[in-house]
Amino acid sequence: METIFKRYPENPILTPENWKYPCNAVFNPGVIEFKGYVYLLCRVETFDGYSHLTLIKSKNGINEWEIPNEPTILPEEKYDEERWGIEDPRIVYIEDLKKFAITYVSFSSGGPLISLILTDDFKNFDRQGPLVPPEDKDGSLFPKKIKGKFALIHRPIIRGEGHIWISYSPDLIHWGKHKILLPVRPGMWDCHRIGLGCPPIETEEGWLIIYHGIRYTASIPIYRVGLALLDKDNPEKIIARTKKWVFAPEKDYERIGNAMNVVFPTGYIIKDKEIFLYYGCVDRYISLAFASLSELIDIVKHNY
Ligand code: BMA
Repeated sequence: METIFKRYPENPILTPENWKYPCNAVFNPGVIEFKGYVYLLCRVETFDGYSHLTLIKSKNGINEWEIPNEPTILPEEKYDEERWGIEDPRIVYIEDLKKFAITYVSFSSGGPLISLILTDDFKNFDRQGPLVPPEDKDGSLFPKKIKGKFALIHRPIIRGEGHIWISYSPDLIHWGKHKILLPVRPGMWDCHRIGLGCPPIETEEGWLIIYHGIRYTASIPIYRVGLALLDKDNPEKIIARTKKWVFAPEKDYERIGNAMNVVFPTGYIIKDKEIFLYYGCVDRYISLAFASLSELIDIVKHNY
């Protein structure tokens, strides 16, 4: 496994101990490059068990993070759907809007659902509210319209099953044409639930999808990572999908924490054709791993 994704030797790159205020966990960040910095919008869990989002930045995306003294986006009481906190953001720049779209999980007694924030400066955050009904997680918009419509990848839970779905909208308000995009695979490592990891990555060969797959074992679920490649113009056409996982919990910081055996990619940047993959570890830390983009495409195309 080490040959595909190479872990940064000083992982985890961010822990609760690095934070400027007390917290239990720092994990599952949305990632974007903006004005010469790598920004991570981190999920931070405080000791009441609720999460909020805090934006940090670094020039190289590896270390020397500038961490603020206070949270950036807190759940707001007037939004009922956020009463139990906000979690796991994914960020894309939407060319058509000239804005960044932050899709995140808002959590309440109504169940988790995906909400949208638009911003153009990461200072003013314009809440657009929930997109599709609960129970839903792991949502990201495509950075480009697909056949004239905004497209959302998400993971509703239906009859206990957790497949990856795609839905479309003309205006980011009305959603339809819902369809299973990638199903779980009975008997395999991703048999129980799967969910989008990073936002879809545009490549010459198609949209590269990095997703997490879950299998329940006798003791606990194990979260591993797989790849899929979707057609550029029609992402519902699956060009390929890895049979094997390409990344899995191996190190202690990926095996023991608030959860066990969880690697949970949520964002990436690309530098010199190399992917920097940011992933949550055991619902407690943030780590970084590197892979060659062309190698990932090659692996997925051969259904590794
Ligand atoms: C998922 C989400 C993530 C979490 C993961 C592993 O359902 O809630 O936030 O990292 O489970 O516990």
